[in-house]
Amino acid sequence: RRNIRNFRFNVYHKYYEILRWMKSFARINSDLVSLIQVGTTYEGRRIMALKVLKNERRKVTIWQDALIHAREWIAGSTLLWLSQRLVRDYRNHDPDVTSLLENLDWTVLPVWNIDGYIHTWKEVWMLDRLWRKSRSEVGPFGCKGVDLNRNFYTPNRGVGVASENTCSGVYQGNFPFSEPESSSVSRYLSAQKLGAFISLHSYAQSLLYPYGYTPAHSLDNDDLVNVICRLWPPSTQVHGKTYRQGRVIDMAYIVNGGSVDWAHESLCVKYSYGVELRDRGRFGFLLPPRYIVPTAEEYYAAVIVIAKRVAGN
Ligand code: ING
Ligand code: ZN
Repeated sequence: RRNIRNFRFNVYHKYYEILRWMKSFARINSDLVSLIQVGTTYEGRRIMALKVLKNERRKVTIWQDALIHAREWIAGSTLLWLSQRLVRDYRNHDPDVTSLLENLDWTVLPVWNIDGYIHTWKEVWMLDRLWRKSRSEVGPFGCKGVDLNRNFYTPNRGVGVASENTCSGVYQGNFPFSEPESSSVSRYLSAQKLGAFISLHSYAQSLLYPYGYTPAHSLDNDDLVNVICRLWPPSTQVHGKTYRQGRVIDMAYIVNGGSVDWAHESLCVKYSYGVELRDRGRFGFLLPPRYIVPTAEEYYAAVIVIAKRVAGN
């Protein structure tokens, strides 16, 4: 209980502190929250997610993940803050959140690429802090790691910003799902009933939807756009920050092997989004901790809109 009260959401935390908080949070809220294993990392760590659900009846799930890229610290902190806010709002009888927890399950994965995240805390060189990939042994030149957001199955492998060079920051791996982080969690996801798949990244301040691998429009394009148009006014109202919106391929670049495309196309999750949190580049990946809570607050407003659509209201 002391862990919970002393945990500060306005600073970044080492992985062991995050895990300790997730355990206490689940224990103290055991009527609502459980900690589940959804996969395994290359270095053998258990990938742990928080599951927030009101009763045992299995409902459609809102999936949110962060830190598939190790250096994007704001994304993980945002999901920790969101988890406690969701539970707090429910306990305070917030009418929206009450109905969203009655009609949906929520699964939150704050740190997907644990090995990489731990590496970014070594802080010996700035290079470590800006590490993006996993930490697997991949090549003959001592280069390590796969860009896990290039390691999912999408039909156009080999095209776009992804590399076959093991030393590249966007090395795609030997074949789709060659890495334990992507293969284990995708196996878990394949067995779920997903209503939305939301993957948090930084930075750029943009809301992204499929596809990244092809310029073709998704058949769900109109619905995807429609939801985004509804969520940006509430989100902008929170702190006045605007988020650009568009398809991954238009807003970023051609991305092959990304989780958002895979969830949309292979798992048929209609509402599959990528979110690039703050900022627009002033601090970039080194976003100062004083921005964590404001960023999380505006993201929370957005995800509530997506969840309401999934719940059908
Ligand atoms: N950008 C993404 C990347 O993987 C992206 C672009 C974001 C793709 C969300 C799909 C979903 O290159 C960052 N910042 O990693
Ligand atoms: Zn990223």
